[in-house]
Amino acid sequence: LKFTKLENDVKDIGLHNKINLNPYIDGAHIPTGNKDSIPTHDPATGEVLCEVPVADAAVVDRAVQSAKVALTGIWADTTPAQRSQILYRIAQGIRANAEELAIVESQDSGKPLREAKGDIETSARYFEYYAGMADKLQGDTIPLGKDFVSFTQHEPIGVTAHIIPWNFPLVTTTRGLAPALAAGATAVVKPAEQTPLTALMLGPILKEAGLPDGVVNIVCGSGATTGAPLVAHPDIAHVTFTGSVATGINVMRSAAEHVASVTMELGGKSPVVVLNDGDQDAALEGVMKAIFTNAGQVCSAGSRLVIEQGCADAFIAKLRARVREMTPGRGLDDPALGPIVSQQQLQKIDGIVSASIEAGAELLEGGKILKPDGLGGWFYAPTLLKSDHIDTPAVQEEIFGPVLTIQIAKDFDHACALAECTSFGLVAGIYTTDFSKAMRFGRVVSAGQIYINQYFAGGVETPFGGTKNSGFGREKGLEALRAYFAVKTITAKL
Ligand code: TXE
Repeated sequence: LKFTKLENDVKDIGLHNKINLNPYIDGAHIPTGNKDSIPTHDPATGEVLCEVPVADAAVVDRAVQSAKVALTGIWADTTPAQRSQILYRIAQGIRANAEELAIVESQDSGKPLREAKGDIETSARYFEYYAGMADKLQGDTIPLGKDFVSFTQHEPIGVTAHIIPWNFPLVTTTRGLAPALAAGATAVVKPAEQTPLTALMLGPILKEAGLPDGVVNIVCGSGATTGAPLVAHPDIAHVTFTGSVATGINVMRSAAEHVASVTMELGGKSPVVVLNDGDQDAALEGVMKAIFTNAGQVCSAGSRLVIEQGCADAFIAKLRARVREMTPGRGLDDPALGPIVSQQQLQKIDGIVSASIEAGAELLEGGKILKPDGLGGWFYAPTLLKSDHIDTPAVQEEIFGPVLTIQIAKDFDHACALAECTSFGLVAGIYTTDFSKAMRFGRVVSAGQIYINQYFAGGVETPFGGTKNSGFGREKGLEALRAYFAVKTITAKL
């Protein structure tokens, strides 16, 4: 796929579509009025795909104002049933453009094409799922005795800001937008500077689906130029953030200044526990998928294998063989392992792996930067580290790369203790045929998600979020809607 320059920051992506790279505000792509831009790269080759104009604080303000007008205007004038119809049409629009979206997502983020296709389908599913909820957000009547009438109603929270990471660009965008719109809120989206293209492609799809102008606005730029003024804007009522712990803390501080609520989906260091009695073949597939999906650049990646010692040797031998078979390649060629999103992220991965080896971790496979033939981009070898110490960087720090840290557990109780040994609490997985152990694991390990006998179990329907440093608030499922409405109680003395 070749990106060719047309005029006014519009790129021809060589299929049926063109991408207008300007911010999408009030139903149209508008020039930013400044000369600043940020390049987005093909991570497989390192080449610049295009330069995306930066929305500065003035442009961000325009986007927020547009969402504010739509909130109490045209979006408030639509009935919940009409909103439901619009959300269904957005789902259809995403599916109708699935091929282009998947190709652009794969090229912009580096992820294998099959995964990008899955992401686009998930994005459509979000709109479909929440379309069904738009007309079901009803309140309660509260009994206060014969002299009172009291009831609650769900009102849209207001203008919402969505700060998007680069690992699941369209999925994270739609995961927040669909429930926000179902609840009657309006939105300003700030895609990650590394991967803004599919979010920009969403603008015209929303328009064609009949979403009124101003309900969703999309502004691109870095955290400093665009994300920070958006979060700090006094008219933002809620911030949905997915990203690093450090940035999340900054975002919370800024939102607190004007008492905006926040949903924080931060990182993870999630364990996959494999017990002696577990189905070893299923566990092997599960562990491979848990760590090598999107080259490990997944918040819920199973980045620690906690394995009971009785099955450890045989399992690790099979795992090593599987890892050696993996070939890296360009996302569009659908390789076993795609590239890392940026040079900076590649260096971060290599730095934590080196620090872990220095701290005593044993390198079993990989552990180096790769340069596949003909590709000048950013690749990291699929890596297995074994660590007997819980304070090793590779046990404690989110690497966000294709690096699995192996910890051996003496028995079930030790496995539970190792599962809990980090400051994160996003996911904990377990492979066992012992129902009681599975259930006890689910009880004692603190994590937002427990996956039993299938890693990444669940879908758009299952609530998702963190405990501890992995954040708070829930995305997906019915729970996600709570962030986007406020409960108003109306009570009358008769
Ligand atoms: O994240 P940031 P980065 C983790 C992962 C990765 C690390 C760093 O470990 O290696 O974070 O990645 C925007 N106000 N995750 O630097 O900074 C930024 O522009 C408002 C885990 O990319 O958190 C981008 O859109 N916004 C994760 C988004 O925040 C700001 C997914 C995320 O960037 C901002 C990604 C500011 N002050 C990385 N500063 C997950 N939980 O899935 C930055 N941003």
